[in-house]
Amino acid sequence: GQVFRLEDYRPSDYLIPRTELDFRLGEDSTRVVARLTIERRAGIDKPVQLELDGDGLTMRRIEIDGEAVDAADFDATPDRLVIYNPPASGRFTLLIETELAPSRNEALMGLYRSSNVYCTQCEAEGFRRITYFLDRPDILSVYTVRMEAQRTEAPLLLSNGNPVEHGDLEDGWHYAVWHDPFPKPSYLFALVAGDLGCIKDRFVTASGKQVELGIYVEHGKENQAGYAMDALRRSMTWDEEVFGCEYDLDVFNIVAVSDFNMGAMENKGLNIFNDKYVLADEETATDIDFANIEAIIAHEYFHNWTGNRITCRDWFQLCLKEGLTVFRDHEFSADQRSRPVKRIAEVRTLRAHQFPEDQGPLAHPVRPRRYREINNFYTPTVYEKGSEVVRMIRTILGAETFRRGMDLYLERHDGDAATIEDFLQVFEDVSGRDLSQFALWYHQAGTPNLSVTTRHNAATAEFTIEVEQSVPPTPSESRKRLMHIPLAFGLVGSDGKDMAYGGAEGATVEYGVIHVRKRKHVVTFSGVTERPVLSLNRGFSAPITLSIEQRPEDQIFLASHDSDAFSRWQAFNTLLTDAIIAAFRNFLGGKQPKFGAELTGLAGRIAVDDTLEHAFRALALALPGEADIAREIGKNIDPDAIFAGREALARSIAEANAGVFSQLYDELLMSGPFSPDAASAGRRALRNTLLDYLAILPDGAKRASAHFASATNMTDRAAALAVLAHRHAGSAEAKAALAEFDKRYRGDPLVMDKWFMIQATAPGAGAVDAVRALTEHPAFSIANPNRVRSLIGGFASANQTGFHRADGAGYTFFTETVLTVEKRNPQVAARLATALRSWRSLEPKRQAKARDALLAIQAKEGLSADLRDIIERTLA
Ligand code: DPP
Ligand code: ZN
Repeated sequence: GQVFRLEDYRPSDYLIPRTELDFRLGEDSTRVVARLTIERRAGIDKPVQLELDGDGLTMRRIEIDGEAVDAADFDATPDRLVIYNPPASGRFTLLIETELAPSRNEALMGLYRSSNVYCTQCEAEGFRRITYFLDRPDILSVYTVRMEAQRTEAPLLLSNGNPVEHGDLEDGWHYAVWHDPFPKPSYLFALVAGDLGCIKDRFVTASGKQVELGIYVEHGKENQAGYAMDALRRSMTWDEEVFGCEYDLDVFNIVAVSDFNMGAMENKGLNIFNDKYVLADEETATDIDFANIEAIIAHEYFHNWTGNRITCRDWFQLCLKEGLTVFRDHEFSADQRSRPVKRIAEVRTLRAHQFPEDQGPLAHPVRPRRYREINNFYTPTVYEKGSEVVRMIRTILGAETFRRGMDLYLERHDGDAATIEDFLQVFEDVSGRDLSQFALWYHQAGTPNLSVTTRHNAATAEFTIEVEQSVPPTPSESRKRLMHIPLAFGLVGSDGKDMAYGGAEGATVEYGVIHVRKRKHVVTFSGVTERPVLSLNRGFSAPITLSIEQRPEDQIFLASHDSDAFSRWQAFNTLLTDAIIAAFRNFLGGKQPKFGAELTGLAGRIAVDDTLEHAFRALALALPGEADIAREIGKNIDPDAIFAGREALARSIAEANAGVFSQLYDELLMSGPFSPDAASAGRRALRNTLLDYLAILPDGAKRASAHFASATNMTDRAAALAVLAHRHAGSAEAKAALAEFDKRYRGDPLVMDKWFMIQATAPGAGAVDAVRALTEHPAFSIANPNRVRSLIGGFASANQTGFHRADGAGYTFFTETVLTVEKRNPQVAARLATALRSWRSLEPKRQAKARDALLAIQAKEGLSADLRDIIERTLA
């Protein structure tokens, strides 16, 4: 396939200042008439041919300024329309009529049908599946959209912007017209037509503008949309207060659809959501679902400024809108919930998804320089690491200067299709700082490592930290440049408080941050009379790995006393990780592992420490995942030995704390009405974490079964089901609970996703056959992305022992399934296939089997560009 390169960017010869679209909607045949006002770009004085993008289009008519175009003057293929001799004036109206078949669109890009609703998805390049266009984000156009449909089939007709008019037509048809006054790129176009239920609300902006809010869902699900509406209102208020961003249209609509490739889409004034991120009540959604809904509603809403009002010049700049908007939604959730707990959760996600990407064959810079298929760059690196980079800018500049930079960005670039250089420039302008070295965070792939040693000299009262940076090589970047790494730190004294120091030499140290810029710094702090315990990378100030020799007693001290909650969690997590790795090595050497009483005792103390939030304690007690351990070990991975090591530690913690855990478990039971607020969710999280430990002990299945039976909400019910299915697989209790859950929720696909996922992630060799059998379950559908991600995605990315079964059966099943999914939906298939990205870290036998599986996919004829790109980069 073709490779697109950042350095090849050039502005388009033509602009499209106005776009009028007329849809006559039919499920097997939809007619689209596009009237495009086309202008040659200023400065281009000679006529040049006009080339528009298409993707699988059927053209029915073409006119320029009202006249049919001569067959010799254009060439239309499904994927391209060329007009050889556009009018010499350089300004004209181009009319194009295309015919689409929404009911046959299974790729879910462009115009398609989901549960009898017409909907669209245009990011990144779906608009070209609707009409020929300059389908690139720097072509900003003012859209007017007219839709016609049969009133019974589609009483609701929505598009971007504000409603203009609507009315009846003959034969039971009707129409509506929408106009969006804000010029926008084609990827933000959207249309929804169908028969949906809705809840409405109103919002008055800071300057007094009235906005009508609507959330549209399947009939009968209106009462599951209230939380999303509440989250939307809170997002609107927060963005005004924290970033000064006000909403700008008369209406803001959200539509939930059940077939959606992504989480949600920020189309101007008409967000379209995967229903998983809208619908929630206590009976069907877990606390994690509620938190995700809040975050994604906020994310898409925040795009209105960071993404829509200021968009991207080209797709290489994707992180300009995504990294920044993720940062904004993280801050929102931190303000709405608990800041330290949110931060820990973010870092866990970053490490679980972005680190393996950055450390494997799919590594790419936050701003990539080349791509073959842009759909494959909606990645944890662009989103999550992109957010971390924005966070570091704030750390370096301080919150106030950062806000001034954001104000300048929003003012200077409103209406622009901007670049990362534009973004960095505003922060240089407001701070007077040089961010050119810092900019490497956008340009250079790979997770930097800092290797750290310390020494204390009591005689001179000096404490010295030696820091050495390295960035491991990544594909096509073997030589790395030195980065600017802001490293937040504290010197913790024996009383648990941060020690004051006289001065620091060897690096710039300001506001509790060491600025690492050179290969090596020897930073000496004076006036440090007692040996401090070093707390480093507080709050995860930089997305790096640390190699630091720290005594276990220092880690235990930090886990108990660090004033930075994140570092406290980190210290305990490091202790747990080290213990599991030691156990893993024991198992490989044929020995039984042993765990120190300090560690298991500390687990008990954290559990009952009332100075800590429940949610924090739950996160601390959750053992590092098998994949996290594998990443720490790095190579020659045997997932079965990791599993055994992790289980041994879980058992040891459970046995050492049986009494404490059991008593606390009882105390945490809540009565009264359900509330999804963070404090209640934290309490449930801790209780369910304790259940997971207690289920290892005698009568564990009984206890989990009782928990399942007495649950009054989905959080507790799903947690108990997972404990039964994972710790007591095949037991009478597990079978009964699985059957009951299936019976009760068979008709609710989103709830059944949990049931699929829980079984897909049940550890052990049996998972392959279980998952294969579940593909035949009536609630499963290979055409629905949510079902596929739960069952197949859950198995491949969250079941280390099942997927990486030693005989390769997991890979064989996976390969077949990915190819089946690919026939309908290449985008979802390509995303699934990234589950194999860490194959080179496996032990040799599994590695060979994984490679065979990848080669088998690669050998297929007619592979989609999406899947081929992932497979070839993974194998390279
Ligand atoms: N732009 C969407 C989002 O991240 C994904 N396509 O919000
Ligand atoms: Zn986004």
